[in-house]
Amino acid sequence: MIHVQAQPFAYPFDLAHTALVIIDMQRDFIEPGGFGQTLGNDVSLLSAIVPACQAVLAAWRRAGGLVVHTREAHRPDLSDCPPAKRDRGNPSLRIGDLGPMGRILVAGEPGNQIIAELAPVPGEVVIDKPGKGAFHATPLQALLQEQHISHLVFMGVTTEVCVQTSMREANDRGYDCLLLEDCTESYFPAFKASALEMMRAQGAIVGWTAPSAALLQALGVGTPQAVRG
Ligand code: C5J
Repeated sequence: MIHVQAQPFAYPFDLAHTALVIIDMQRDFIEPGGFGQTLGNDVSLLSAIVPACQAVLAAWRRAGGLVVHTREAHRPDLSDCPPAKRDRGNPSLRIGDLGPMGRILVAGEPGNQIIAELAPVPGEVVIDKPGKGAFHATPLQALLQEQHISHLVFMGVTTEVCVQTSMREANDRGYDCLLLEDCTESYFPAFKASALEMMRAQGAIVGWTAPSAALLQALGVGTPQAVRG
C-alpha cells in the first residue's frame, strides 16, 4: 500500500487498483483559439500546470499504472450536444463552429486533441465525453470495473468544472479520489481554491487533495523500489 501525504489526511492506495485520470488537457482549453478563449478566458493560466502534469504522467507510466485521458468532445453532427449546452452564454464561437483549430469541441478536430506534451501512448485509455463529468454517457465506469479499479488520482482542467464534476461522479460511484493541486487549474484562481477546499472538507467528503510532489515522493520516484506495495 502507498500512502500520500494529503489533505485532510493521508491517502492510501494500491497501484494495481488505481488509475491516473487526466481530464480534458486538450488544445481547446489550453491553447489560444479554442473553446476556453471563445468564452473570454485567459488560457495561459492553464498551460502553467503542464510541466507538473508531465512529471506525474512520466512517473505513473514508469510505475506501470493505468492511465485514462478524457476529452470534452462532441460528435460531428452534434447529436450528443444538447441545445442547452450549445446555446448557453455568449461565446465568440459556439460548440461546432469553425475556429482556428477546427470545429470547437468536435471529436477528431485539431483543437480536440490532447496537447502534445501529454499525448496518450498506445495502451492508454482515451474517453470522449460529451458532458462535464467523465462518467456521463461514456464507457468509463464499465472500463474501471473491468480493471478492478477502486481509486482514482485526478489531474486536468478546469478544476471547478470538468474535474470537480468528474470527481463528484466518481465519489458517488464509490471511488476514493485524490486531486493533485498543482496539476489542475481554473481560469478563475478563486474558483480553484474554493473547489479544492470544498472537495476535501468534512473529512474528504468528495476526496483528497495533495501537491504532486507528495505523490511522486510516495511513488519513490528515482528509486528502484518504487511502487507496488
Ligand atoms: C469546461 C472543462 N470548462 N473541461 N470544460 O467547459 O472544464
